[in-house]
Amino acid sequence: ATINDKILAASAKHPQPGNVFQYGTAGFRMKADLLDSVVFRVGLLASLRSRKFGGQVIGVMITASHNPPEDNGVKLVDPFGEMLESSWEAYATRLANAKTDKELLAVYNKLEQDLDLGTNKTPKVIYARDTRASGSRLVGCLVDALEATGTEYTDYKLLTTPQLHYLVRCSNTKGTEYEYGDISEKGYYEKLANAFKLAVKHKKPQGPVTVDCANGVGGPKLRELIKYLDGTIDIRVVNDDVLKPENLNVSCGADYVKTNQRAPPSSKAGPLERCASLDGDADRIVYYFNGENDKFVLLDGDRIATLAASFLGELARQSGLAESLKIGVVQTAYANGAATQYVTSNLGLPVVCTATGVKHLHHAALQFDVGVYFEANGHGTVVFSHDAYKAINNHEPQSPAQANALETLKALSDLINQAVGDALSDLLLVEVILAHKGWSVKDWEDTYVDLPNRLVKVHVLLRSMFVTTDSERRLLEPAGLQATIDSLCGKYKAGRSFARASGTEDAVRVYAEAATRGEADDLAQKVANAVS
Ligand code: 16G
Ligand code: ZN
Repeated sequence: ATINDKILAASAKHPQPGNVFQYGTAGFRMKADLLDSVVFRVGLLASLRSRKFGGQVIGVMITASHNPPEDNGVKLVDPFGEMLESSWEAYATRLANAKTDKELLAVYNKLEQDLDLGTNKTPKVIYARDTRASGSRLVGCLVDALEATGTEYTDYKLLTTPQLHYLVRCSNTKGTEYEYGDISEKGYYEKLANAFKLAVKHKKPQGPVTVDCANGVGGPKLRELIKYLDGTIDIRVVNDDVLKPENLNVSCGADYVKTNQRAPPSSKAGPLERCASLDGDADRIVYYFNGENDKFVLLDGDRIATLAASFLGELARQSGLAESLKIGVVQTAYANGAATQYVTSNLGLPVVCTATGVKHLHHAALQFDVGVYFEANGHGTVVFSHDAYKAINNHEPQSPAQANALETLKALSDLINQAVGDALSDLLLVEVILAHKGWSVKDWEDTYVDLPNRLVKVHVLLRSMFVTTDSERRLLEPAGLQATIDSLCGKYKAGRSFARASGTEDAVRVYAEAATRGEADDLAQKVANAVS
């Protein structure tokens, strides 16, 4: 049979359920029982994407991150370990929405023609999944597409999302000057653990860090990583029950902690104990602790970014590289105004604001030699440019102090996942920095005072009516609404607010911050009223 016949036959096993799908900021994501045809079709696109790159390896990750256990999702990983290039999201959407097998084949053949696929190298795909019960069935749908299209594939079974990104990058850079690491899960642990040990040196982290793994894939993977760390750090793993998939993300995990502004109810942490939570696929992390009078203190993505930027800035200066490394921070509109202020005024570093979604931040961060990017919700990493790697590796230190700082900087450039935000790598990064600075979580909190803020969700008739500009900070439409928001903000000290349509839910989100709790709540409510 021809490939076309095979696609038709395989597609018949995975009929389109009649829904309308869209490849969004986090790929396709919804109730798992709607996803069979979607995953099959993503398999077709992955194969095309690999052909487009002359047979380079493309990744497919089956996960729904922090969503409830009955959901699932799928996203593609580009050759350099980055998220799928935006222009291809539309092709994914087109394939997913073809109503019949024949229509699907027509869309597929048209893409084959239009995409100028060049050589006839065998396409290659690698894939993995999180711990959801539906994962293995969806893998079956994916494999049907890979078989039908004659695509070579490797099943990496259970992995965190960033581990798959790592493997894709390693696969495609092997033997080049961009070589990234050994193409195996073990290679990932070895790379992180070795870099961590080099970076902390004799500065052993003080006390334990308790890590809530959202009962997801991060649990077993963190336990594995710990084996490679040789006791250099005391990591206590909690919420790592993956045998009961119905517990995934339930009353625990980074999204629970960030949204509810509280520790998981199961937490037994005492005052000032260092805690962190991962999300369901371990690409996101937040820290927190119980402060004075049992006050919950969240150290979110903004805090991780400011901590990392401050330390990298110091290392660049101490190693004699301050002139050659342009360090910058990338945030979204959700970043607390106090964090932005701290970076520009205290650290003296530039800040860039982008639209929500990792791909936007990542892209902007690549404009710096050392680009620190984090969303407040804990997605993020630090990217080093090719020039930065060269500068770091070729620099001749002029003193023992320079040599020391340079060694740490080098180790961090290996510790930090360059492909995508990685909760396990970010965890070790924070631990290195706190150990070096000799800081407790309280010291970390004391670097600046967050402006009180409030996030509200507003249900509207048609969220597509809300058109933003200026990295989602201002509304172009509906006409007149921005002027109303501006005048509301003007009435509050340090008042700032914006409204944007959610990319993942049918709602408009309103963010507001101001000098006091009462004013922030009030401003949020008034803007929400204006929006609805
Ligand atoms: C997606 C994004 C996340 C962003 C969130 C915003 C990735 C991998 N994930 O989950 O970064 O914060 O969307 O959701 O890019 P919203 O549009 O509903 O506010
Ligand atoms: Zn995630």
